[in-house]
Amino acid sequence: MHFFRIRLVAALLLGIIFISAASTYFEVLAHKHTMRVDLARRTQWFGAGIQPHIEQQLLTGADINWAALLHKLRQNADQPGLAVLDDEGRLLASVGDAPPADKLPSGAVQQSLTSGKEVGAFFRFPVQQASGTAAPLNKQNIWAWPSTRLWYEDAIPLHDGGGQTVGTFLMTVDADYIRTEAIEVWRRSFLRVAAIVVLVVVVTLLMVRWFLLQPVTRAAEWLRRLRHGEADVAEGAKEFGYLVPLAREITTLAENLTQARFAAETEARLRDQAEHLWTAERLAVHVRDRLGSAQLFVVSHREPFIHMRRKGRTECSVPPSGLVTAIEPVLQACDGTWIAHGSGNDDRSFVDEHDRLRVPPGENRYTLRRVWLSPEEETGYYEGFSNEGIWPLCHIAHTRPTFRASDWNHYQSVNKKFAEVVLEEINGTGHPVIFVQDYHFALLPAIIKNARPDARVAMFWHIPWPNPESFSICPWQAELVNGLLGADVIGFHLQSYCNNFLDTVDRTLEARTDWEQFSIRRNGHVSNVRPYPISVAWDETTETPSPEVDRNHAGQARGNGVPPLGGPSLVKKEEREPPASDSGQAVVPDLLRRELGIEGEQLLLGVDRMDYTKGIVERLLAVEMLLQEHPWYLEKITFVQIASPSRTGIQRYADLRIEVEDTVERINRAFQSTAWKPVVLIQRQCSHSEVARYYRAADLCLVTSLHDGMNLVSKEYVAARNDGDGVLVLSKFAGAAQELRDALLVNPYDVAQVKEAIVTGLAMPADERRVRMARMRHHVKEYNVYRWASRILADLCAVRIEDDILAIAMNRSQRKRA
Ligand code: ADQ
Repeated sequence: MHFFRIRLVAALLLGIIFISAASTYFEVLAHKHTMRVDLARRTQWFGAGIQPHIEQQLLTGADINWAALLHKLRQNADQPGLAVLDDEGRLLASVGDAPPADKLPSGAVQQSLTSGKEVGAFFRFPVQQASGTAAPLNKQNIWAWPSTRLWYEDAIPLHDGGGQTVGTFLMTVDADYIRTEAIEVWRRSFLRVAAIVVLVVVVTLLMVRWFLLQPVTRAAEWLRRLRHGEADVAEGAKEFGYLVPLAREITTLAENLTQARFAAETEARLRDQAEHLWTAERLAVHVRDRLGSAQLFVVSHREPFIHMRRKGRTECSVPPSGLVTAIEPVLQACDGTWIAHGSGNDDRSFVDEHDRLRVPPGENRYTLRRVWLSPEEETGYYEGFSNEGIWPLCHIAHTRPTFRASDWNHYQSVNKKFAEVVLEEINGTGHPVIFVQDYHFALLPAIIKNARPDARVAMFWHIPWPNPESFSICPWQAELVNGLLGADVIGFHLQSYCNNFLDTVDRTLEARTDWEQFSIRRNGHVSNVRPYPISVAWDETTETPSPEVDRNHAGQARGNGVPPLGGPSLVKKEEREPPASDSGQAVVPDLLRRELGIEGEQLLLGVDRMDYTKGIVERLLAVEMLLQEHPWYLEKITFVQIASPSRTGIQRYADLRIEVEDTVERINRAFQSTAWKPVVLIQRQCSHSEVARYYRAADLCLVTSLHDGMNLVSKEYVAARNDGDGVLVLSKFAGAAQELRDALLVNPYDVAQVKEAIVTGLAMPADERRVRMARMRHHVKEYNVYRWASRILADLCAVRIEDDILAIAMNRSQRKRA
């Protein structure tokens, strides 16, 4: 580094000196030229004034006393030396301090006599001879400085009355001040250059130190600590300062390194413990092995990357979704294709001519194929048929499904549009594996299978499947079921939904249902129906408690034993009566408190899309009842409800929003004090890390869905509680209730029961909380989303595409096309 600095300074010095010397040289040349021209002009002008007087004297023909005349014409000592020479260049007379007029080296007199014109010239003359009689100078002594001086002579021919040249009038001026001025310019320039050199060197050294050496040293130190596993990857970017592009690359490299190291450690630990925890890496290897040479295609309504333009800037974001977490590692591992609706307002700017782009941005691990929908299609297929029809049809939440023929037409045409895109993408690939997501694409499996019987198709239905009576409300139930039966594997969260589906098939279509194998045979094709309870990612890196969650476990020792699995707390009502602060529960971390203006000591949390199936109003009523019946909770608790706006174009959702806002306002008006508000409603989409902060800070998480296929919030809450604390109140009508038996299970319609569960949860002894949470965490860790994806894809890859069925189906589709 020292050598680098010396070289840098030397290069700067040489560069500046060279440029300055060159520019000064030309500046001096220009300056000298100007002064010479100026001097010549002044001398000529002076001579022009005198010449007529001299020629006047010549015309008189009398003997002229040249010395007296010249003395008279030269009025002061500052004027040029004057001399008169005859027509052969012999000196007749001279005045003034100047070199002898007949010994000058420039030859101006001779030239003027020959040409009959005025001639001016600069010349150098030895100082000691200036007023003497020395010989003319030769080339060497001209440059012998300072023994020579610079002079300017101007010779004007003198004419008699007949116009004959009879002599020369010579003016000699001391021009040495031009040289002195030039030297002065060089001196000034040297000082300026010296000042600039010092300044530039100092500034350069400081800049090198601040902007290069410091970030590089810090980054090197960070890399060293990272190598030793002491640093965090996220810290890295700020260590690089302005070297942002480099930081991005190195941070990605570091992330990959950390992930690879962590994966290797996890694998080693798992091998050591003979456990079978599913990780993203294991899922990737697992699926790649099973796929062999086949390619994987995923179809969903939501896309994994969305380009949104706001305030003149485009941002690419990942919508918070469990699906992206689960499917991404698989797609990345086998370079698959994800086909989804391009819903971002700047999505079109980032695709190629085939509407494809490589993602994740910068990593380019798999292909995203965007499908465009018109506003009419979105309204009819998405809002109308999917969310006003199928969604309320499948959820028992007492909102009437609406089925419109126009919506159904859009639903069919959009399913066909997606099917065409899928067929285009799988064209030329043998035995493609296609994983279709959710109720938006019920018709897709059959369309694909008819066109490509060699394709393996799985459909996962993310919401409940109701009983056959409920489902029969749908005027197009047969078409929907028929469409689904094109899939080789049909997945639901729970066994009960599988049962309902088989029942529905039995009553709707001509098909052979096998209740032993849980399969359906129709037109020679077999669909296997299986439960695959979805889950969340398990992040081993969050196993250690986060420092942000600075919790007060003072009352931990108050616990009185471990309760049995599930059901309400063992703690009796009398023991629960003291205010919540005695329970040893956490105090809301300061940061969140300041951010939200929370004054309560304990935090209750709800996180949902603003959806009528989530029981948000019911849980607000339970909080209201709690405050009415147990006033000691006033100013002690705060309920934060995070509700992301959802399906806002649908009237029922707009009504729900108003109902929630009104209820929150009513509760706050009734109970709030100057420094405390019982309910904080946050109506926006939060980032994953923001939601995780709330999860870690919440003493109690309320999931009170009226009906829910699974509910990921409950599992996210459990996964986020790396401190092992926290209480989950969970609706027994959420699929998650089948697995999280250590939650406080409630009927969300029974407001008093929900209120009681809150009281129980807030007063629950620390030991009990921790035992319950440990069990739930063990379950979520074991049955995580990677396991979910691996099971479905493994089952799908195991499907036998029998050759004879294949041949028949292919013949059929060829006949149809012909
Ligand atoms: P959803 O009905 O969307 O999913 P849920 O399973 O709870 O319900 O998932 C919601 C997701 O959105 C969670 O990951 C949650 O963190 C996130 N979320 C909610 N509000 C948010 C906010 N304000 N900001 C940021 N993120 C927020 C459907 C079914 C479920 C099923 C899933 C997965 O209805 O039953 O569990 O699919 O199959």
